[in-house]
Amino acid sequence: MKVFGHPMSTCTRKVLTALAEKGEKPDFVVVDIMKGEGKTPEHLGRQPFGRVPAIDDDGFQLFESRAILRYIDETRGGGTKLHGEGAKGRAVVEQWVSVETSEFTPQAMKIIYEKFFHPMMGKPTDEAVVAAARTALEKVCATMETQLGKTEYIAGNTFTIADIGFMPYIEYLFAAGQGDLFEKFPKTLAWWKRISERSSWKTATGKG
Ligand SMILES: N[C@@H](CCC(=O)N[C@@H](CS)C(=O)NCC(=O)O)C(=O)O
Repeated sequence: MKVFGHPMSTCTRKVLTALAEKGEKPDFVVVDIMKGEGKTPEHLGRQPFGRVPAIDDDGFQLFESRAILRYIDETRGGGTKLHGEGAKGRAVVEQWVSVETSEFTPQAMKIIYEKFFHPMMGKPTDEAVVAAARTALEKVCATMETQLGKTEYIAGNTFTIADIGFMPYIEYLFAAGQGDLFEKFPKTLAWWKRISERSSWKTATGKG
């Protein structure tokens, strides 16, 4: 499978984690989004919004990281099954993928932009944006904490695409000096420590 992505990109890292869980080494093609390579006609042909990642699996092209995760899980038989069992198990995974997509990530990205990317680009940090996003994120973490008091992983007792979805954003929150957010949520913190020790994550983030 060809993966068109960037090693620092959150969404690319999800795809690389899923492939590593399946024991598959991708043919990785760097699209340097920092240098505008996402907006070339060639890449726009693969990803019409000019973003990464996109894949090409023997001629089958797909973009949107969460769709790619499902595709990898269904088409790669080896390694970890990254879904829940039965209608209920799968629905719970989808529920947490939605929580990640619509509740967690938008708030996390506000903080990451203000505290990680803006300082890197020499732009000022808007502390009011950070404070509001932290308050919103704490509410999401409280819900995750309740869940992680009942199950080992976010959508049950096995590692799934729902766990993978949260990982790159939590990594960047720590890199942005915001890891203290999780101090009030010991089960969530323990879950993060557990999943970030997986060799698939280390492979995806270049630490493996
Ligand atoms: N919904 C898309 C989001 C992809 C996305 O935002 N990718 C970022 C990198 S993590 C990107 O390509 N940014 C460059 C740009 O938007 O120009 C997905 O899940 O694949």
